Amino acid sequence: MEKQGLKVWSKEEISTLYHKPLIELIFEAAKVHRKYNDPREVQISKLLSIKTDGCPEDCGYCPQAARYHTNIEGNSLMSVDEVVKLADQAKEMGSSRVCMGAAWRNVKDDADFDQVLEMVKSVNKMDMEVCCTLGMITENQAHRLADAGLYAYNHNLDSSEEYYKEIISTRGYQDRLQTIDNARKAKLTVCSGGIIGMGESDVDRISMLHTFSIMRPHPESVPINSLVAVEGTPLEEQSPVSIWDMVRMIATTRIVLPHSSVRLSAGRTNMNDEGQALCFLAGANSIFAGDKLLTTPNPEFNGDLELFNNLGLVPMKAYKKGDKPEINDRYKEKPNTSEKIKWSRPGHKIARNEEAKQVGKEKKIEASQKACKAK
Ligand code: SAM
Ligand code: DTB
Ligand code: SF4
Repeated sequence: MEKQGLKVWSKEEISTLYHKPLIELIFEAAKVHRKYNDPREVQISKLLSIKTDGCPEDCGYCPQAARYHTNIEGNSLMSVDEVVKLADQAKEMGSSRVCMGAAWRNVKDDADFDQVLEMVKSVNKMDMEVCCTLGMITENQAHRLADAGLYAYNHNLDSSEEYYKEIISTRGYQDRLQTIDNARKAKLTVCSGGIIGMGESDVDRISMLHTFSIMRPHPESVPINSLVAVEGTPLEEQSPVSIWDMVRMIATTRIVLPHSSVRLSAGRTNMNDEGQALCFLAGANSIFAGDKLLTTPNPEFNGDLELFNNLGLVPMKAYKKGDKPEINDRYKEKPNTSEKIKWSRPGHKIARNEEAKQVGKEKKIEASQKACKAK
C-alpha cells in the first residue's frame, strides 16, 4: 500500500527488515541507495555550537544540561562575525552545510533570536545550506527562520515515544512532533533522527523509524547518532553500540526512508574506517567533519579526507535540488504576539536523571567551597 507515493510500512515489516541477516540487509539497502542517490557523494557538514551549556532540560544523554556536572566549556551566544568566520573555514574544507546548535529548551522572541536570524541570513549568502537546532519553535518563529534563508530545521525524536519517557522528563514527545509540524508549515526542510545506544530495545528503534515513515513527506534528513557517553550525564555508563548495530540501523533507515538523507552523525570516534565504509555502502549520505561535534570529540579532518580518498567518495555540493531558499527581509518584523503556545512539562521522575542531578549539585558545592578557600 502507498500513501502520497510512499510505501506505508507496518512496524512488523520494519522489524522483519531490521532483523534480516546483515549481509542481505546491507545489499538491499545499497540497491535502494543507488536508485535514489549517487553513492559516491557524501555531504560534509559542519556543526557550530552557537550557544553552549546551561540548558534547563534534563535530556539524559546531553552534556549541556545545566543540572549535570560535566567538564564542558560553555559560551554565551556567538557573534554573527564569529559564525561567518567559522562557516568560511568549513567551506574551505569542503563543507556544504552548516548546522547551528543552541542549548535552549525553546526559542524566545528576544534579541538572541534576532541575532540567530542574522547568522542564518549571512550563511545563506555564503551559498551553504543552513540548518538550525534551537529547541522547540512556534509556527511564527519557523516562518521567520524560513524568511531569513534557513534551509533545514533539526529536531530529533531521539527514540520511540515509549522510551523517550525514560530519558527526558522536562518535555513531551508530542511537543517534538508539534515543532516538526511548525517547521513544515513554514516550508522548511525537516532534519529529524535519533540516538542509538541509550539502553533502548530493538523495538524502540523500529518504533522510531515507524514514526518517521508515517510522516508525509518523510523528513528530508535523518541523522543517526550513536550515544557519546559523557561523564556526569545519567547515561555515562552506557557501553558503546557495536558497529553492526550502527550499520543495521543505517541500512534499515535507508530502505524505509528511501528519499531521505541519512546522516552518520555522533559516535564516529568509536568506529574504524572499515565500519564507516560499511555505513556508506548501506546508504549514509553525510558526516559531520572537524574535530568537535557540539561539545564532544569527532575524528580529525585529515583522517576523513584519507577515508574519502581511499573509498573514492566526493563531497556533495550545496542545494543539489536547486532549492536554495530566498531571503525575505520580513524576517526582521516583530513576532506575532497573539501566538501563545504552552510547551508541556511532564515532570515525572527518572531515577538515573535524579541521581546525576544530585551528584551535579554536590560537585557544584564542592567547587564553590574550593574557590572560597583559594581566595
Ligand atoms: N537543544 C536543542 C534540542 O535538544 O533540540 C538542540 C541541540 S541538541 C544538543 C541536538 C541533538 O544532539 C539532540 O537531539 C541529540 O539527538 C543529539 N545529542 C546530544 N547529546 C548527544 C550525545 N551525548 N550523543 C549523541 N547525540 C547527542
Ligand atoms: C544530530 O542529530 N546530531 C548532532 C546535530 N544533530 C545537532 C549533534 C550531536 C551532538 C553530540 C554530542 C555533543 O557533541 O555535544
Ligand atoms: Fe538542552 Fe538540547 Fe541538550 Fe536537551 S539535548 S539538554 S534540550 S541542549
